[in-house]
Amino acid sequence: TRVLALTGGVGGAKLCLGLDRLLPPGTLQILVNTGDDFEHLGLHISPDLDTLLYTLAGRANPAMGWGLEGETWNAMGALEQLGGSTWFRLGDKDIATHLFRTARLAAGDDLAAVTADLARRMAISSVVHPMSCQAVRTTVHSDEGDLPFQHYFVRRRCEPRVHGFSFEGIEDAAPNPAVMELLAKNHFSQVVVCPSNPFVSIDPILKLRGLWKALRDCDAPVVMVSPIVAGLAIKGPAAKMMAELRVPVTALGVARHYAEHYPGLVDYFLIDESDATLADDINRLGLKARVAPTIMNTLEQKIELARLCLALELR
Ligand code: FO1
Ligand code: CA
Repeated sequence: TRVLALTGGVGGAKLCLGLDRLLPPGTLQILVNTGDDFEHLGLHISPDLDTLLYTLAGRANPAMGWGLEGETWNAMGALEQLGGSTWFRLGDKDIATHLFRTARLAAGDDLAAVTADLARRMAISSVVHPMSCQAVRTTVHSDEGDLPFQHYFVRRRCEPRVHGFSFEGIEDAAPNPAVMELLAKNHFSQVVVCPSNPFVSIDPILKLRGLWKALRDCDAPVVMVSPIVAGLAIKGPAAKMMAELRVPVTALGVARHYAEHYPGLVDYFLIDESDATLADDINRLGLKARVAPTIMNTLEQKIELARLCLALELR
């Protein structure tokens, strides 16, 4: 098995952890959204890459859903005393990651090389790829105007009503060349789209030039896990965004989004047991609906869902 997973933040990282622990070392490659990235306090922050790296390294902070476990906040406290900007909280240990990344980028290394080194230093055996080495920056169009993603998400706590998204730089950004080459060579036996936010985690990846068609046209089946379960997002603003975009807040609404924008891409659409009644409507969209327990609280549940994603083609 050679698996490519697409992921954004926390929900996606959970399934990636299951895949990482299930598969032999080196057989999982992960393509990660970088539309959430931004420059802050002079540092290059890549929240989704960091969430994934920390999760796979077993060092993620489970309570916060971002950052490192056992974190301290001395730098933020000192910065606050200086009257510096502290709305985006960088933990003392987390800052080391951003310093490392920022310095290496300034020295001329690209984001893929820096990410590979971070993964190696954290003893991660899966291959972690940024979706692009060029800047793609998600802008949220809202009733408070156009907001850079982290301003919408962290500073404004996802409160503004959204009416669309754009991804600055996406036309000029090259999709990760290593992944494009592997897709062209039909390297992967399976593609898994993790349960991440369709609009701000997966869309930016799929909208990179040539990427979604390369995924559609490779021989590997594409399995997607619904990020919406029983009308709710497990984590994050996906459900709120769907409601504001007037998309039905269901797994069917998610399936329709992908069927409309990326026809022929998704082969299997895995929904939770609680949404079993949506299966027929999803099948009518041309996606093969499959039903399973998709809630991932324990490591065992993450590994079990990973196993199921890889077994779908056999059933
Ligand atoms: N999320 C927050 O809600 N508040 C924060 O202060 C915050 C800081 C932060 C620092 C580094 C990092 O990599 C992520 C951080 N996040 C924070 C998480 C975050 O940016 C979002 O969860 C993602 O962008 C959404 O996927
Ligand atoms: Ca295909």
